[in-house]
Amino acid sequence: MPKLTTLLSPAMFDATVLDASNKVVVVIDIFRATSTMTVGMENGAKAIYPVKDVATASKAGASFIKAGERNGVKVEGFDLGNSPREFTADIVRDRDIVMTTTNGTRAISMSESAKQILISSYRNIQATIDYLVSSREDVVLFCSGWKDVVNIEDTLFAGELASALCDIGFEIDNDAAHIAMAVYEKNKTNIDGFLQKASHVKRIKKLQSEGDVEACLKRNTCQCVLEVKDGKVVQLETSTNNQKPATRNQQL
Ligand code: 3SL
Repeated sequence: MPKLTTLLSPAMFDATVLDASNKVVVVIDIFRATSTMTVGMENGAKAIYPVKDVATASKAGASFIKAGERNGVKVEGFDLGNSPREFTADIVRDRDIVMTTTNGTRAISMSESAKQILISSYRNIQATIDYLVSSREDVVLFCSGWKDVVNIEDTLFAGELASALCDIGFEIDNDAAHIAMAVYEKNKTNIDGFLQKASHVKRIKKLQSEGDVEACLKRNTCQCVLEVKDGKVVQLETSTNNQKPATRNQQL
């Protein structure tokens, strides 16, 4: 049976994932990077290029939309920040986007040696689960956290994925996976309520971007599996990835 490992923050990466080359790493940053990327792909972006630092993103050519934040605040001079509500079809359709965020794109770049990297959020949770179940590879659920610190939202989400995979026989490989599942099992009937305690929800409220929380918690608006291939987030070619891009006026 495939093995399932969970990293509650990037600080666990080196010690836990000794060799990612035979593993599928699922990067999770519910508030907001992986949710925002999912919205961008839902709304017809051609590809999203996640990069670790602002300097690299700044060098992207004029054809790119430049998106990103540091400490939640849009990078000066960039076209977009990291709000899912900014990635509308009118703006992102058929465009390449270069994106850098405090934690999410860092976790993606740390995963570069993986056999495969997936991007997941509540918006494509079921498509991600279905794909992991059918591919039967060892899986690492990689919570981006906040500056190496564990957070509620990524842990809760990892717990839900872990629980679904455990149900069909994946072998739990570390304590962190049990911890995430326990957090999920305890709170699964009140996910939105429990998430109100998250420090990042408070941070987002301070940024007066409260609507982002709701956008990030929408479920299964996207039936696509998203992978990072050749340095860019694209829709994985599977028989289930048949979602049509949003129409021009469709927003979230
Ligand atoms: O750290 C990240 O990747 C971001 O998602 C953080 S924020 O929500 O934009 O503050």
